[in-house]
Amino acid sequence: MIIGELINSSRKAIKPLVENYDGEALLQIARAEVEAGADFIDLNCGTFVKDEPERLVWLTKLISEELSAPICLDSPNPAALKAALPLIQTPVVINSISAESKRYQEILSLALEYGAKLIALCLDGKAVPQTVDDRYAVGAKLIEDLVHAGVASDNIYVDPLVEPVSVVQTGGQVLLETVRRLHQAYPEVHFICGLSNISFGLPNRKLINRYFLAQTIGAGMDSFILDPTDRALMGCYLASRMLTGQDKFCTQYLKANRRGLFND
Ligand code: THG
Repeated sequence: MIIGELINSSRKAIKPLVENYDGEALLQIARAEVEAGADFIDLNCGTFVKDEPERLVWLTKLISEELSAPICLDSPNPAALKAALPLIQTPVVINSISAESKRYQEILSLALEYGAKLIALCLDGKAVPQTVDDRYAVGAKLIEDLVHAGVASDNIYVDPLVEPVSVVQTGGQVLLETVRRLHQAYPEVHFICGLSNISFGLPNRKLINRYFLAQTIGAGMDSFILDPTDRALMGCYLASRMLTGQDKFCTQYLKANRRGLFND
């Protein structure tokens, strides 16, 4: 599953568009993400501290009414999620829940009520667990708790959390090893990450993102939050899935090729 990351108010180009309710410009970006092959459109208004729920509701209405594209609500705020979810008629992703939060129960209830796909962050406190063992333990507990609560395995997307290698040099390695182990123990759930965090603070980020994507797919990652308009990145995604035996008869690769999603 590919979630298009572009509509995020932390991006310099997006913040003023949400601020000024510039629907046309935002629709154009969302449309480009869908045409580039995104399965869901991430909507994140996290920088609007005071009125995030209202902003997210406005964005959700805009994208679901004008585009009917599947939406990924990127907010840890139950009030924002609660207000936006009833507006969506298409499949929906809730991004995200974590083990730490007092909001766990509220977000879990919303996911069950709406049959939403749910991204579960490997987080049980303020800081990201730094060892593979600790991160694995948080992920495993989340999976077991969510399944026990009645969330379908196919709706669970575990996010082991990508840290920039410029900050934590072993960040890529810890992520790969955690996914490998969780995927082996829980092959029925999905694994997702916000890919571009890996390259934060480094030059030529696109190159780093592409190589990292290929490695994570080898480890068991099957879903990504990324920039789908990066054609080489989409090519990398489709080729990596095919090369690791996850594309029966190479159907997805060939279909994307015919749609011209990544050919030069
Ligand atoms: N996991 C989950 N959700 C997430 C993330 C994650 N949501 C947000 C984020 N991480 C993924 N989305 C983005 C969106 C845009 C950018 C990065 C990640 C981006 N950043 C550039 C930068 O940081 O320098 C450009 C900023 C700009 O254009 O101003 O483009 O990990 N579950």
